[in-house]
Amino acid sequence: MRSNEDPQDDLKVTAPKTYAAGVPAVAHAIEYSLAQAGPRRTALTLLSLNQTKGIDCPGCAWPDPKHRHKNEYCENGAKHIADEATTSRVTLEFFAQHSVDELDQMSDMWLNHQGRLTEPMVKRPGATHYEPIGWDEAFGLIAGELNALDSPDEAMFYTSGRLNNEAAFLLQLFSRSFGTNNLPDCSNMCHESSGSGLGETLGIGKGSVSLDDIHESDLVFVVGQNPGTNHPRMLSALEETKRNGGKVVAINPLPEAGLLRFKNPQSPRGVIGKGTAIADQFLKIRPGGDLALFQMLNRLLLEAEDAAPGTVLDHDFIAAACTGYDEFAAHVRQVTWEHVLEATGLTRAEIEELRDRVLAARSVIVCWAMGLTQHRHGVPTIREIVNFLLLRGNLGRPGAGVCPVRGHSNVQGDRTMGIWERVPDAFLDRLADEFGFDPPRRHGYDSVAGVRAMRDRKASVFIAAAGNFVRAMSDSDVTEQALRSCRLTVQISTKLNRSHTVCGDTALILPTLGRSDRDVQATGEQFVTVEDSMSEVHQSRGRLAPASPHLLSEVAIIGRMARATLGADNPIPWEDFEADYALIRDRIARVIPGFEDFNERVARPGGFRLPNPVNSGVYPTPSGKAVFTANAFARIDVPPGHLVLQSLRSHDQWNTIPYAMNDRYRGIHDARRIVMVNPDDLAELGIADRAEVDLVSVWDDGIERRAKGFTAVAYPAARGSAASYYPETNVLVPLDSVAEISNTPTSKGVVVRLEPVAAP
Ligand SMILES: Nc1nc2c(c(=O)[nH]1)N[C@H]1C(S)=C(S)[C@@H](COP(=O)(O)OP(=O)(O)OC[C@H]3O[C@@H](n4cnc5c(=O)[nH]c(N)nc54)[C@H](O)[C@@H]3O)O[C@H]1N2
Ligand SMILES: Nc1nc2c(c(=O)[nH]1)N[C@H]1C(S)=C(S)[C@@H](COP(=O)(O)OP(=O)(O)OC[C@H]3O[C@@H](n4cnc5c(=O)[nH]c(N)nc54)[C@H](O)[C@@H]3O)O[C@H]1N2
Ligand code: SF4
Ligand SMILES: [Mo]
Repeated sequence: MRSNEDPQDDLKVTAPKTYAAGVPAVAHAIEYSLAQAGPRRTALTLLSLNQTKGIDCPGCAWPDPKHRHKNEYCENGAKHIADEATTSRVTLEFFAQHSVDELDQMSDMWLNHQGRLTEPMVKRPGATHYEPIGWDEAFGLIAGELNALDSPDEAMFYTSGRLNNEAAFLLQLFSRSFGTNNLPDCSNMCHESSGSGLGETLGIGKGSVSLDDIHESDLVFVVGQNPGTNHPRMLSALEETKRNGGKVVAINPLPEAGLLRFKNPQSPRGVIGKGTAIADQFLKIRPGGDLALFQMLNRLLLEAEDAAPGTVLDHDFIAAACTGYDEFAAHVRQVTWEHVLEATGLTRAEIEELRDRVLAARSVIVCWAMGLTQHRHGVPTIREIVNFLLLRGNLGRPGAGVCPVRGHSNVQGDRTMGIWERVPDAFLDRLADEFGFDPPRRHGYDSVAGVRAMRDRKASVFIAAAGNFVRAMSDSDVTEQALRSCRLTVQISTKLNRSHTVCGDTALILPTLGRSDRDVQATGEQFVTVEDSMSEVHQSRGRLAPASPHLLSEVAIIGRMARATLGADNPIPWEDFEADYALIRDRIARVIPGFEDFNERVARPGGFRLPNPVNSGVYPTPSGKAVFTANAFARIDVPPGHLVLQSLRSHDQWNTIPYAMNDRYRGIHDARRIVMVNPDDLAELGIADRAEVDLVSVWDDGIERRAKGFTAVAYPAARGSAASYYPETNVLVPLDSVAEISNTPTSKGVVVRLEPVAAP
């Protein structure tokens, strides 16, 4: 265990829950909110959360229903907003009292619990402490460092998906005006494989379905996703699917509570009744087995068509809208039962039952998240899911389509705004026309390439708009070294985190308004906009008095940084943008297709939905058609005596930030350094339940990566799998262990051995 982690002497394990939400969820939400924010702020935030004129939940990207309940939030949404609305403050005295080294010894949870950041701070080269700095001096310092670089490509601008559209648009405009496409973002570690797989096959890297489609679908797959914790209101949508007679299939190595049963705390049945069974079929798959499963499913559909020609496949759709069918079909017919059963750990009967469900369904949706994207073969898995949907024409019609369920509340919007190191030339052309400059065309660094560049001294200024890059990225030791080797690191943040203690020679903390804070500029009160997982764009308007009078909005910080760096004669009207965000939206409307009349349409209650060409039968691929692909069979090779570790979220955390030491639905209490393993695997490995073990990852660079001091917990997980929490296990993921094509760290596919720690 590292010195900066919370002690866990009191691990308690109870039986995993068999349902999600219900009354305990409401009680936990209110309890956490009251403790953090007090009654007044709790009332103000919770009552306006996800209402049409209120605050967009800063939690996940699940969309809001059309008919909103007056409590339109979930337990975890309430926790995320309370975490921001907290009344605790990190003051100047706090920074005078604690050196950077001392803060680095504190846990991630402790740092977060100190409260909201209140004033801009600087750590100067060689200094032991952060000290106050004026805003103008801070922007001057950044400008000096940026303009002293030999090349603009020695700087990079990271974004996390909390950033709103207006700030994101300005950040990419600044970066490109300065001269670089180095725009790594959290998407690189998250749904990049979805973007890659969908972009190649359908021409657009986004989901195609709406909430109504989920409600109306005959069959919804939930693959590699834990909605009970990470997208809780998705369970209300699935409940509606079930009410309408649809079925749900869950595919997961863990029997996640939310996939089993849901007690909707907003309905009387959910409060006093048994709730709704969610998964009609649960496939407890081996990690990384999904590509094999969908390939076999596709083979079985082809065979069903052979047996009853003209009844299974949508021949008209395939002929008119698709290419690559013959090669795909020839390839997938070669997939063998032997390989598939081994890769998936499932039985033939289970897979045949799944086929029959598919054959009985007129409309199918596949939803997925990190359980697919963070594997080495994440991109081919998503392409194979597209094959699966294309076969029966399950795209662009009601109740059917692709649904990558996004993480951060505006991660999809940030991409739409041009936060992308490889943005298409057409976007850059429009930017050039609108703003009269020549954006760089060289692709920039993504998150993995960015760490390599800092490590190799090819980049020395790291500026982050939101997030906690040092804890989010893989190979923690390498990433920490990379950041420490920078001349300057800048964090635009709401709360204290590890990226403030692991920093460059000079480090700046620029505190900013959060979603819940009222944002008043020269022309009056502003709102910002976000895009959810289903391409709905809407307003978010903060309600609370800002956490400190010294805070600037993200738009203001980015605009002032740009003006200081690019000089007062830069023609982009950064000051006007800061005074009136509607002017930014006017520019977005002219640069980004789908945002025509942005200001007018986003003023309507609920906003508007961006068009997805796939839903009008248009595929913006080079051929203009949807593309069937032949994907090489792949699985994770596991040497004897080893397991495949996935690093995931507990119920009480937001990404890199643990809120508490519990994972209620999985029955883990008061501990985070645990590893969940099937009891039969533990027996085979000769490790007792509750034994202390180190996790050691295996990679071909010969470096031993070790996470010390974990407790093994016998858990009904798929054979051959192990599960631990992130970010503690990021030390185990080698920087070079990435998904093919998307370059996403393989957070869910780390081959490890468990080394028992001898009792002292
Ligand atoms: N409360 C809360 N909500 C969140 C977040 C949070 O930290 N806390 N984070 C947000 C973000 S940024 C994101 S990206 C999303 C993440 O949402 P999820 O993807 O649900 O997040 P994880 O906790 O990583 O869970 C991964 C799930 O995939 C399963 N899985 C792992 N490997 C495999 C596999 O090989 N095959 C299959 N079929 N399943 C597998 C795991 O058992 C687990 O259920 O959540 C968002 N919402
Ligand atoms: N091993 C492993 N690693 C992973 C993952 C995994 O499953 N396993 N998941 C990956 C995924 S899916 C993601 S998305 C990344 C997440 O990576 P990030 O998005 O970088 O991390 P977060 O933990 O969400 O960042 C939290 C910090 O954001 C800041 N913040 C919060 N709200 C605001 C705001 O409104 N404005 C500003 N400016 N700052 C704000 C606060 O200071 C807070 O401390 O991690 C990735 N890393
Ligand atoms: S489901 Fe996601 S967006 Fe909705 S209230 Fe919960 S955390 Fe917030
Ligand atoms: Mo994410």
